[in-house]
Amino acid sequence: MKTKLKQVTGAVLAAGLGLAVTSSAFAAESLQDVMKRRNLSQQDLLAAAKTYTPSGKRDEFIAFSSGGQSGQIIVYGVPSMRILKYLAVFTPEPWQGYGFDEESKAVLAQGRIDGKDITWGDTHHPAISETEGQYDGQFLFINDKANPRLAVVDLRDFETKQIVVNPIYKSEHGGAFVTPNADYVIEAAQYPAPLANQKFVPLEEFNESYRGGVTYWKFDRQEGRIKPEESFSVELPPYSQDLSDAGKGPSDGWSFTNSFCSERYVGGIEKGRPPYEAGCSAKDTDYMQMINWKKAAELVKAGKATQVNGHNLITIDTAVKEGILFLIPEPKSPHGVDVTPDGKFMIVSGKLDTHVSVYSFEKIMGLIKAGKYESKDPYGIPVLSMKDSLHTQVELGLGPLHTQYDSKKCVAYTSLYVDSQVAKWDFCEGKVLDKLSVHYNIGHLFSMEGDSVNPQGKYLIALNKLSIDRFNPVGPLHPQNHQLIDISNDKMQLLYDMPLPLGEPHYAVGISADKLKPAVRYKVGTNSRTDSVHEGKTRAGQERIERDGNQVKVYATLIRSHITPETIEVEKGDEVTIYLTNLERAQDETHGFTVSTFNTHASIEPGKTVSVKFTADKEGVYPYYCTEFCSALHLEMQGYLLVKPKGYVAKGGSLAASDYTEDDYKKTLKKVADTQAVIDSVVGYIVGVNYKDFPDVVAMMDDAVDQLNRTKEAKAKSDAAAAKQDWEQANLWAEQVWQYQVKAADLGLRAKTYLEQNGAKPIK
Ligand code: CUK
Ligand code: CUA
Repeated sequence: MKTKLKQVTGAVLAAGLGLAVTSSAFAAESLQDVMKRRNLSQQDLLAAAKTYTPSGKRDEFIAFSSGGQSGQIIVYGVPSMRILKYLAVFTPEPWQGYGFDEESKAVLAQGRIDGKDITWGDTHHPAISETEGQYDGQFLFINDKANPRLAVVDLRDFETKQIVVNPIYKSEHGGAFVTPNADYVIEAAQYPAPLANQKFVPLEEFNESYRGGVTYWKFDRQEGRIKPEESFSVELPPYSQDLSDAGKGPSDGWSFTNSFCSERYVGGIEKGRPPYEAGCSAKDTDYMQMINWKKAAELVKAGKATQVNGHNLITIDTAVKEGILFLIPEPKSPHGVDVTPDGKFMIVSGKLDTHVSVYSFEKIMGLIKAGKYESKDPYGIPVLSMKDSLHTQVELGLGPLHTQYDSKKCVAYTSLYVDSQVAKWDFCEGKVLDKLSVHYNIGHLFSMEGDSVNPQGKYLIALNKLSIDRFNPVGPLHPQNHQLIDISNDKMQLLYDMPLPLGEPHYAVGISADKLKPAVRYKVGTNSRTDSVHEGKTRAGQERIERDGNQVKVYATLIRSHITPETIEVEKGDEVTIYLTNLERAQDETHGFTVSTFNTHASIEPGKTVSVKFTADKEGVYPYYCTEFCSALHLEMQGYLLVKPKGYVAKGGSLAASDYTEDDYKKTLKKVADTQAVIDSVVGYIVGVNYKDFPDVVAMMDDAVDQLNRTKEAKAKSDAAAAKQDWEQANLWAEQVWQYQVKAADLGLRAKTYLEQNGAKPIK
């Protein structure tokens, strides 16, 4: 922000002052010098060259990482690993006003459970919306494992728009995974519990009355929202459901969900029973649960679902009768199930097995068509033969967890938690190709668009847990470690470690940056959380304060560098709503808003309207101000909320004056004339080139013209006061003229720089 002032004042003062040039007597360091000084190897330099992104350059891919216990999403660039944003999802986040303005509070309120606010989440698996199995960059979904919820983020503005609460689970894990056209977002349960809400059932009745399931949330792309009434679940036995994936290509229409603890063991270490971990891994196998979701959706339409907590549920009995649910044994305590890009195979990794198992969808369909079942589970669900369903099994190492895919055919990468390695292998041929040691306890890993039908290859990122020893110590709680790996060659190369200090990310997804086209401003008066016109939309000149009983509504606007109104007077006990509209059109001219001690904050990006609401329950004087350093006169972007005692009668008197003289007034006029010269020269440049071809510049020019138009009224007031020799008013209104000029000049200079950097051409 300081540079802006410098640009303007610098330009104003440039004439006649000349510039001092500093020279240096020091010799430049060579690359060899730096290598020696910092103890870097050739390999280090190579890695640096692959990840270093020069100032001003952008990343090829954008990663969206779960923020684990922070309840947020972390956005960073690849290969630079520069963090770009934290997206507030389940947790209040003041910078974005999330949970501090009324509109975002309404989003968080959608996530209330049993009437109570839940202001955190355990986010695990982000998923980008897909079109025909390819990332389309429009929406992002993420789950909350702790409190079974799912959120929708719109990638047009990177804001959370919706939170839905799973109506039948008490925890969930196998979400969010999208079907190939994002018709449904999959969310599987985790720890079994009775499906009916707030129903107590003793653990002794675990097998009979506890259940799990998979939920299919219907997504309406046009509205950008999930439709709970068109969503449904398929009931599953009390096996702990785990990760899921949607079929694609030949397997489109099906979904796959792992389970652990199909022993249905109930622990109780405090009662002398062996703990869950012993009882839940006793058997050699658990089950992969296969569901034909397309058929399930038809069954729901045909009225074959029952209602539980007002939600469509296809019972196990119905699912078995209709032939949409099957089980296949998988090596015990599996974790990830990842469908290959061609949709032909499902790759399952067992935490306690050194193999990955590659299941063949074709073989499975053959068994189902032939009605060849090995057995039935205790709930009557047909169990297919594991041996007959497998394409191959490959021994990779200890603790395989998750698998991602390369742009190269048949190439997969699997994380090995216990070995702390990444295995590169060929799932068609069933052979290991390469292994790379990573830092520590790798959980998920992700390659660019690596779970879509069209993986981009190039980079793989290992999400390591508990980054012991790796970074400068910051106390007993360590950051996590995301490691960037180059996968463009036969051998993997480790490039970079990035500490992530915001919860424990589980999964992340990386998308080609050019698929993301976020907006830089809103249409004036937009409620960004509902994508509609805000009731509090206020245009310049419409600012007002309305009172109805003790309800006070303030319709305010913000534009550099003032908030209108600048004084808000209310009485103790009034309910105050302040609607704030940012009238700027230039990008990045964000204002913030807070009122001292009322625990409220809003971030108001250009065009946005938000509201803050509070009860003025205490008398006093409370400054409000803009919280974003938006302009040279940002600190002056202020006002007072005056909370008066009930029935207060004003005593009269007038505001303090400064005794300006005619001399002051003349100095100000000179400043105004100098600045106008700068503006004229900048405008001369801009209109001399094809600026209309640059929408960002047009927006800046609109704002600049806005500012300049306001000088007329201020100048008229200044002139009128000068005619009456009221130098105080004459000078202050002339100062206001200069304020408008400075902002116009600032915008003009930004526009000029932009045009110069983006190859604007002179017009003939
Ligand atoms: S889970 Cu955390 S490492 Cu929730 Cu996908 Cu596997
Ligand atoms: Cu607006 Cu600071």
